[in-house]
Amino acid sequence: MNLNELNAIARKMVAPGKGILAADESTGTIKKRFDKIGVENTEDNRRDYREMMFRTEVAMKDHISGVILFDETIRQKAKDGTPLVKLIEAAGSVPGIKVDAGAKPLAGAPGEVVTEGLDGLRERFQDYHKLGARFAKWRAVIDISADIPTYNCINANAQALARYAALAQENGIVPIVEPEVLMDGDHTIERCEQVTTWVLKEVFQQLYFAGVALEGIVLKPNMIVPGKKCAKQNSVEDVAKATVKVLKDCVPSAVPGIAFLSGGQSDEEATAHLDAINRIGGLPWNVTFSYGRALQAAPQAAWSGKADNYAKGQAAFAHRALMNSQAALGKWSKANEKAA
Ligand code: 5MM
Repeated sequence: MNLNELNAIARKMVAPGKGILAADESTGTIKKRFDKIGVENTEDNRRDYREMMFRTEVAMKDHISGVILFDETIRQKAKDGTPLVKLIEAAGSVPGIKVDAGAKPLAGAPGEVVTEGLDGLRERFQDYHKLGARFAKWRAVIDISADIPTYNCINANAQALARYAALAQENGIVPIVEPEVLMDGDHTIERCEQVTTWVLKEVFQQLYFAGVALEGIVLKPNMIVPGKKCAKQNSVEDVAKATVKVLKDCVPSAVPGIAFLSGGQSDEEATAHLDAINRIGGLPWNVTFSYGRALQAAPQAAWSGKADNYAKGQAAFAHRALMNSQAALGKWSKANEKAA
């Protein structure tokens, strides 16, 4: 492992004012997104849609530091035969790859899941490195209800994240470590804070045991928010304060950067929260976005699978990338949304 190289890639991924586009939807997940806009889930449509984003020059050059790809996409060519990876590299952005095989039911733990995908991962990393990937992503999923999560679930997921991260670094690839505490339930912001703290403490413990160098990772956590069905929805300031408190409590300053997932927040909520977190300031890490839905919902709706809407789709993507870039610097305001 060359730690200087890993650290340089990680710092590039979280460079000030830039963030990551999570375009790693598996075939089943992109189908759900396409169903909403009436687009058939074919290989060509998936290619056309992603090519549209990767060719949005201003967004890719100025605001998107890296793109997380799915296995199909990292091997795919644009309509003119250029590998999609080359489009990303040409924009100065770093290609990355999702390597987990998804969350599967955890035996003996009703309602809980564990992320799989460790078998053969060393060889897959070697292959992905040849294809141009310089970072990877593995997502663990932790759900909250009255009786869960259990320590068994948190520990199993943290161990898998640590084994994945160690293998990534061994192969010259920066691991994005993504322990996602879901915002699906009716739990309060306090419960999210408690569970996320528990999860992050366990994750950093397991990363330590696995010998993972923190200077060569990027953390992708959830923000501290109440469940979507919770009667009390907190203010942007409450979310920012709680999130900063948990991160300061759990994330060592050796980590170069934190890139949040959006987790089902609306586009503007995800931007407003990131902005408020960065406005608090004085953080030891660069704090930015690694959004899937919050970057892509608008371009998907604007494009709707029609070649005539290509420019509209690109404009919508460029707009969200710019808004989140401002938020990553703590310089966004609602007025900027309207002005655009
Ligand atoms: C882009 O969606 C990724 C998941 O795809 P699969 O569920 O099909 O594997 C997901 O991991 C994503 O990268 C993160 O959850 C962040 O996305 P959001 O939409 O939460 O910002």
